[in-house]
Amino acid sequence: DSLVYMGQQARGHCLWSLFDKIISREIPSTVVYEDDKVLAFRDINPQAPVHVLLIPKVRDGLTELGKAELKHEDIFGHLLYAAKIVAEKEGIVDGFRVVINSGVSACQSVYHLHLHVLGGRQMKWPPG
Ligand code: DGP
Repeated sequence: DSLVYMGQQARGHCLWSLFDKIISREIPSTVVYEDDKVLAFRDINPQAPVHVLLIPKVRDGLTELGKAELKHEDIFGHLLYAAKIVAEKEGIVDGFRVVINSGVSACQSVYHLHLHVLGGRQMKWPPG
């Protein structure tokens, strides 16, 4: 209901700055790739032997894919290509999955756009 929804929104807002703190190194993480536009680091709760999160360094209002604007299109191209670089570095380029959870019903928990790069095991389909 709407109260639950508001609670979830509020929780999302609390986590709004979490990945900013990872970018600023205020919160430590294991960085696997970085360039001027993106940062890739290991997920704290890995769902596969390789589970890396890839985020834009400048959030620019980009909390979730469902709220993307045309001005963000360049960063999406950059993020997707960086996902391939991460897969190469992690030795999973022959088989990996890229996931973006967008919104509450997709179980997005951190409202700073991020790609999940998953691999190192046989992935299943359909996802949960
Ligand atoms: P999502 O559910 O798509 O919003 O994914 C958020 C991911 O972020 C989730 O898989 C766990 C990860 N995560 C949350 N907090 C931290 C943290 O402090 N450090 C790291 N490395 N990952 C985190």
